[in-house]
Amino acid sequence: MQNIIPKPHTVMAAPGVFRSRPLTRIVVNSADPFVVGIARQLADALVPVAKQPLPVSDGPAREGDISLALTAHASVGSEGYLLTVTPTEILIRAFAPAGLFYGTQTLRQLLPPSIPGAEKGGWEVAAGSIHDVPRFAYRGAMLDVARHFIAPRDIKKYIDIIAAYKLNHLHLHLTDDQGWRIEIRSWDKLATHGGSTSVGGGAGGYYTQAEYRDLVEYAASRHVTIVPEIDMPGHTSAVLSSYPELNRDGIAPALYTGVQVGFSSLDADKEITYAFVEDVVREIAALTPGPYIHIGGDEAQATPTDDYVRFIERVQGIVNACDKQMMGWEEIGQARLDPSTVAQHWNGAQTRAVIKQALKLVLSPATFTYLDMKYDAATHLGQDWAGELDVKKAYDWEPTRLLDGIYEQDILGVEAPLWTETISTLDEIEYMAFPRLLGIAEIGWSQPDGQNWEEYSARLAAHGPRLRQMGVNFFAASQVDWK
Ligand code: IFG
Repeated sequence: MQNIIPKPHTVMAAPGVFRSRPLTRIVVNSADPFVVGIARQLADALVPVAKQPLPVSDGPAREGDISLALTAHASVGSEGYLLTVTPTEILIRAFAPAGLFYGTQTLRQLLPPSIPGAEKGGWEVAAGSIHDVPRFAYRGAMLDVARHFIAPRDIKKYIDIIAAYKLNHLHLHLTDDQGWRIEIRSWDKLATHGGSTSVGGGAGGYYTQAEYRDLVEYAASRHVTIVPEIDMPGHTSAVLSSYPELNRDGIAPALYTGVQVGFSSLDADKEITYAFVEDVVREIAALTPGPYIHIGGDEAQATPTDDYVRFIERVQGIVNACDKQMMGWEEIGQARLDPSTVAQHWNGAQTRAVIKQALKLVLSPATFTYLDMKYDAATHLGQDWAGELDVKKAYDWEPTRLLDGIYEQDILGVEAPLWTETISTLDEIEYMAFPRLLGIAEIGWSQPDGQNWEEYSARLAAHGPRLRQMGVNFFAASQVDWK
């Protein structure tokens, strides 16, 4: 029970071992399709160990079964769980389905990633008990699908991996200067024209609303909430190139395929701009069961400050009118914000303004969480404007010591963005994201007391085989003594 990532709240070893039986089943005491789905996912995940999908049954449990039960006290919260292993049973108890899901992710880590041999062999788990609850509610990863389009199947694999490490939000940066990646029926050229290329001028792509719904459902089945971002008023070249009437001079610029930022802006003075925003937000809200719509707001150097403030305040009203909470990069702190609005810290430019408004913060400090930063000078991908980010540095930071004036209760959680100016394949995404994202997942989930790089890197070393078994092209940094 010593190599789990994220580190559980309380682990107690006990004498003895649970040994699987030929008739070991997964017993689940609920007909809730979500809960049965969790049991089925566990059965699938254990095939490399059990050599067969364990049967899922509604019980009653007998000796040698794995049981999932929604019988824990509310004090474990919606994501906490209790996992006990004795020689006769494995029991995961939670108060809500997400807690059961996270208990099964931990159980997977109590078993080897696979057991060699094709025969249906036995497997065993050391006895003990785990009581686990997350520190922060928002534990996220972001994929920039705008600079380079990322296919739905690759997004789904990313979801599988981040969910295995208990991250629960995937922020999709759906639009930027170089690409608009989501079908909007009332403004169809956004995707068909605005999504037709990418950084470097290569092929583009976009998600139809059906494909996007499928992604949202897939994520939900792994207890990952999708946070869609429509970046505005800056980072909007793809929009302006799609509709002349949205441009101040009525002329649509050519599609942009470079990597500059801060030069484009919607026109805050035109009423059609707000009709556009209303239509887009309405269609995105209808595709978003989650509470947040991210409206970007970063690097709006081409928008005069008072235009920017007026724009952000008006867009906030549009988002709230769709019963969604607005999220935005910290520059939105210049505007008067609703208490439900969440600001995302990335470079510190406007954090003071955000703190003054006592908003909840998601922390994505570029120096510790931007996964497009090079590991070191030898990294052939990525950028280094926020400094190099090696595996240790991505782990060795503490959210409450990041910025003075920010305390535990101000922090909704953490998120690790991966910008794709220099990244265009799943292999490259995995190389930059893993293993650094595991350390950030631990910062989001685990208690900070006892945080220690030597102790963590020994646990991380044991995840090399696990990442390999998941087919993850991770960077085997020499800082870690990989197993
Ligand atoms: N900053 C920009 C991103 C991206 C990034 C690359 C934010 C909020 C630099 N904005 O980070 O669009 O270009 O590291």
